[in-house]
Amino acid sequence: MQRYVIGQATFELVAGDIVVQQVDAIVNAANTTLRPGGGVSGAIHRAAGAELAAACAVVGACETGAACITPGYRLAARYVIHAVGPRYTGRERDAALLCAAYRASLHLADAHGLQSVAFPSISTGIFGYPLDAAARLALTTIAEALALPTSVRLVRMVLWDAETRRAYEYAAEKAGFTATAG
Ligand code: AR6
Repeated sequence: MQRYVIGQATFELVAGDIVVQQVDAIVNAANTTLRPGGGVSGAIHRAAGAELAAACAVVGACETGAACITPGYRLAARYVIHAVGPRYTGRERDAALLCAAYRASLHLADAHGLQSVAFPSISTGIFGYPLDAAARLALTTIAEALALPTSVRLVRMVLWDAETRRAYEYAAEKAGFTATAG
């Protein structure tokens, strides 16, 4: 595990499964329909139970680059923030949409007074976003959001595989994040 200090918050890179994280909210890498999918979305919906899909159906839809929030039901986390990252196209707009999905998630967390949020690596699985570029954008967007006034004191990126973990650790080093012990 790598731990960094950003403003008044702690930022962590950890290996593991986002479904079991004991935080106020876990972020789901969703699609615009908010229907359960594969990847991290499938895992979150399986663990939360059918009520999560029902709550998503009530919300209805979410645009790419936006996020919405539901209860976490059977999860340890009180809320699920459903963030819709872009499907990678290679166009310039992809980056702005990926940053917007992280920003919208942290904005929602702050609006609900949440202190701890766990993210997966949005868009780098089924949506095909190149890992190094996505890691760099995720970290800079999170750092920018944590530099503003916010209720959020802990952001944890929960990284499922070794390649993803290495990409985020490298991006943190390149971004000049300050590592702390622990
Ligand atoms: N915990 C943490 N990370 C995970 C887990 C887990 N349990 N399972 C997978 N990952 P993806 P996307 C990682 O494909 O690219 C869905 O069908 C995975 O290894 O879940 O944003 C949605 O409904 C990868 O590093 O999300 C959408 O249609 C990262 O999570 C679409 O896929 C994201 O991979 C979204 O695609």
